[in-house]
Amino acid sequence: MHACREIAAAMTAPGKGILAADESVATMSARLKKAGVTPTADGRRTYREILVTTPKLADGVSGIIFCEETLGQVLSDGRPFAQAVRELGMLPGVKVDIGAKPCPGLPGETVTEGLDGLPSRLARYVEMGAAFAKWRAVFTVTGSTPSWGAIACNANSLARYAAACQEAGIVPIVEPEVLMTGDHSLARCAEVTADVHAAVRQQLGLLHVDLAGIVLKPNMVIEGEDHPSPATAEEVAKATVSVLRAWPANLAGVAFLSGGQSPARATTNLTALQAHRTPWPLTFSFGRALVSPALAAWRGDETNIGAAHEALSSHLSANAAAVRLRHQLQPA
Ligand code: 5MM
Repeated sequence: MHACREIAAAMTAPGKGILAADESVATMSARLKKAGVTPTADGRRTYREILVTTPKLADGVSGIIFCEETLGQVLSDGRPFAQAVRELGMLPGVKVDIGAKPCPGLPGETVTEGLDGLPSRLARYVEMGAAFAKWRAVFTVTGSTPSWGAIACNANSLARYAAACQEAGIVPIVEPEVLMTGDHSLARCAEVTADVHAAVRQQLGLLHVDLAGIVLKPNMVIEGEDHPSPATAEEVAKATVSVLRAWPANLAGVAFLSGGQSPARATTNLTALQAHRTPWPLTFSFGRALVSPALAAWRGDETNIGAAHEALSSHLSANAAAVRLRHQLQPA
């Protein structure tokens, strides 16, 4: 248990965030195809190698989340990804859920699956070098969803996953994501996010999950992507922190997902969040907001690798600068 606390503290270390490079095979293949890259296992491997070998990545990244496929792959120099990431000064992690599947009894809603056989998979991932894991539950906002049933099922699964991780000595990233899909207001996102977090907290408590040994990966509280008027960064930050305040002070840290925000907006919102005094660090665990510009720069062309590194570095520096701001605004 102590080990989990130390790893979680390292994952949320001052001035650093977590890189989410854990797209499933299907999602990654679709994104590669869109960028003009043939979506083979080696194409996905090459793309992840480009991300991992970005110069000075560890200056702003504490850990990298991979999917199971990448964890089992090697860099061109033959080193397994987990080993290379550790040697570069970061922690490797792995997404262990198998995705959001239709939830029986709740038409149109999903429950994230992957609990079957999880303890033995976790033992294998630890052997492969993983220091942390990730599980993502997703909630769609409509007039009638998420239902209490979907909230309860997903909260229970997140807690069972988190408890299994801590028993295996691996830190769980707990990711309840209220999606930006739809035209809902920021206030409605706040209400749903608060309900989801309350259920997750309750289930984590029932399964004796040590909050000092988890990293919470929530959405920012923000209006739906089809809402007519975007909230300001200050409005997003204020609403987000007011929902998060229900979490106890011993939570190791909060690392936000970007959720489909543009890279610039995600960074601006992350910056605004740092002005709020909180008992836990507020950092990033962005996927698309960090890696999309790198993929767009690379497009499968070896001569563009430098440009891809440049794209990731510049977005990473902006987000790392945002989280470093916390220490200037709130000296210890
Ligand atoms: C990188 O994307 C992850 C999931 O991919 P799949 O849907 O293919 O499984 C995702 O969990 C990601 O880690 C988070 O949603 C954060 O990514 P964004 O892009 O929202 O910051």
